[in-house]
Amino acid sequence: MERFSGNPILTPLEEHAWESREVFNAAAVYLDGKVHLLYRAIGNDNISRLGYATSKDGFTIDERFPEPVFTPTSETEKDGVEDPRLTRIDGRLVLTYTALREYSHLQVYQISLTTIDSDDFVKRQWNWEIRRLPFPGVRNKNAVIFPEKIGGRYAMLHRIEPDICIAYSDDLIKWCDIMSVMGPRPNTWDNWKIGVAGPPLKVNEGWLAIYHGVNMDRMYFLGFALLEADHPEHVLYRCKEYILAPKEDYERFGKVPNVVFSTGNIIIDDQLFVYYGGADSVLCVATIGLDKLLSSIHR
Ligand code: BMA
Repeated sequence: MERFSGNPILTPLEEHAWESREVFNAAAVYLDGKVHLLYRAIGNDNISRLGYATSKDGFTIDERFPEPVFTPTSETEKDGVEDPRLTRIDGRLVLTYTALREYSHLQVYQISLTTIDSDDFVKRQWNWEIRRLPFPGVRNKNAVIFPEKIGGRYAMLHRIEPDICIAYSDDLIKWCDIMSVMGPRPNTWDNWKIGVAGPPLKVNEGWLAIYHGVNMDRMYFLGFALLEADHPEHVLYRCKEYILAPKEDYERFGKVPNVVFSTGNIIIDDQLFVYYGGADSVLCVATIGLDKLLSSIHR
């Protein structure tokens, strides 16, 4: 992938207490002629909230909200709302994120899900619907909803360590048919645990899913897989080499060193834009032509 020369595109703002320390992992959705980003922000109190920014060309931030647009509201997420992913489906946006609750030094986290009307979102009326836990009490993260129903049902990729798993639902409330889709591979860059990035993208060959892989040295990389269109639990292809590795200073040094971690990807004019956090400290973007990425499958 090609990094944007102006990376990082978003950095913390000391004057905003809620985003003074780190701004990184962002959900991305293309609506109304621009990219809308919901990003994870950590402030003076060490709690994650979500900030909002927009970009017309996908690279330059044109607008950034002075206040967070999504904050913890209940006990289960009182220590943070993290790693947002946004999917547009049926005129709504579905937000999946990690809800964090800390008991002394024990981190209890799980997936949480809410929705918002697309028009409200575009008008910046933050009318988030009720927040639900798809798997109450299950230690789970990295959830994302597919942008279309599959076999008449909503589908979700999520991560029960160390695998990327799938689940299906009729109503976005009760989830079933949970199974593993793919797991770590020995002796390579994704040999410890893996998790999906942004929503899978529909391409001719099936679903293109960008994912992160972690190795035993705790380095985070990005790769991709192709999943079968009607049965995304079947993996058609999985890249051998990563497509992005921590290399630049803004990826190697920060709150958590050697991390490229993505929760948002979109396509503009056949270019794949991957938004990713660098070292859990700043937000970056990298691109690649879709044809170029998919041609590696046929090699
Ligand atoms: C995950 C999440 C992400 C973070 C990543 C790398 O578990 O906490 O927010 O980017 O680890 O530290």
